[in-house]
Amino acid sequence: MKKALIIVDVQNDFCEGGALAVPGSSEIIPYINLLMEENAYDQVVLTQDWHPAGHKSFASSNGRQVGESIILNGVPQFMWPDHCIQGTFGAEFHKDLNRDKVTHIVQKGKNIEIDSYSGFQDNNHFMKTGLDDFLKYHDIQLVEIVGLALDYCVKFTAQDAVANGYVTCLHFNGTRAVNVKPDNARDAIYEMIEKGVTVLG
Ligand code: VGL
Ligand code: ZN
Repeated sequence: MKKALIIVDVQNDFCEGGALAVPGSSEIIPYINLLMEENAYDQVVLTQDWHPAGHKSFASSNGRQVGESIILNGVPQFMWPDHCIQGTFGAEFHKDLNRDKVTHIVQKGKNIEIDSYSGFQDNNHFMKTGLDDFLKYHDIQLVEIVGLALDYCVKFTAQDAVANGYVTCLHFNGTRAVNVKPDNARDAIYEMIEKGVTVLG
C-alpha cells in the first residue's frame, strides 16, 4: 500500500514572526523532519498558500477589520491579515523544513476571488488543484497529514482526502491551530474524526 505525507502550509507567514503566526508553529518542524527520516513515504507533498496581492480573503481588500466575517461568492469568509503573497518572504517555506524528499508542490489560493483552505480544491468547490490526480496517478492509498493550521487548511485538506477515498491520518503532534476561539482546535479534531480521519498521537 503506497503512502504519502502531505505537509500543509509550513510557510514563514504562518510561523513565529509571520503575518498570520500560528502559536507554537515552529515546534512542529523537527517532528515533521523526523517523520520523513523514519518513514519511507512514496510521495511527500507540500501545499503552499499562494495568494495574489489584493486577495479577497484579506481584510484590507474589503475595507474590513481582521477577524470580521463576510459572505464571499455565497460562502462565509473570515477576514485575514495580508499573508502568503506570491513571491514574498512570507510565502516561502520555513527554512528549517527539510525538503530533500519532497516530490510535489501544490499551490492554492491563486484565484483572487476565492479562498482555498483545502489542498485539493477551493472553498467554492469550483477548481481542483490537481493533488487528487497526482496521488491517484502514483497509486497512493494512504495519506498522513501534518502542518498549519489545524483548524483551517489542515482540517479541510484531511476531510477532502477522506472524501477522495484515501485512508487519512492526522499527526496531532505535527500540527498547530490558529485558535481564533480557544476551542477551535478541539472542535476541528472532533469534526475530522466524524468525517473519518484517524488521529494519531
Ligand atoms: C490558512 C488562513 C488563511 C491555513 C491559509 O493555512 O490554515 N489559514 N489562509
Ligand atoms: Zn490564505
